[in-house]
Amino acid sequence: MVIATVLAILSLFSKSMAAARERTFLMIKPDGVQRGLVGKIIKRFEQKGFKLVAMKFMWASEDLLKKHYADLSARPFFPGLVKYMNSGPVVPMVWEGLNVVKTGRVMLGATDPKDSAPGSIRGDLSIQVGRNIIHGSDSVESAQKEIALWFDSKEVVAWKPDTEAWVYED
Ligand code: DAT
Ligand code: MG
Repeated sequence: MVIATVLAILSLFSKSMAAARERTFLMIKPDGVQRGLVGKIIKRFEQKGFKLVAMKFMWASEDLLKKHYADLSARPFFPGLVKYMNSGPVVPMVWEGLNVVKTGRVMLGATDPKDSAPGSIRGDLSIQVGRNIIHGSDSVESAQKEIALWFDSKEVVAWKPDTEAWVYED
């Protein structure tokens, strides 16, 4: 009985900790960098309680951007999208936390800033879809693909913030 209870508690613990290790790929786009919004955007995710596990500053190649947006290659805006994303440096990042993919998308706001809710990053800081300042993965599966595309596994750092016990119940 005691053992069963301990095992049940342990399994709950491992489930919640596994969920808290969900990762998403976020990237501040060239307009976000040019407009000096890098700190402001990162601050929102830090303050929420999500954990930064990888970040770099780079000028992405056309080839990498075409791979990143491969699903949209048939869309009429694709050439303009790649040109815009290649027009200056970007800040690719990996963030970790409970439901971070879905919550991250909510924090970004709708794709087109005219529909993004006030309070969201795009809703507060951008106006047009072609200058919507930040990318965020739309599913756990695409997050995994995007993280592997932009980061070497050694660049993603496993660490435990001292504040974790104050952000999560268990
Ligand atoms: P999201 O970035 O919200 O995941 P998406 O994956 O559909 O949106 O599109 C990727 C990017 O392509 C988006 O952030 C901005 C650009 N884009 C999407 N639809 C567009 C459109 N109709 N016209 C111009 N750019 C567009
Ligand atoms: Mg997308």
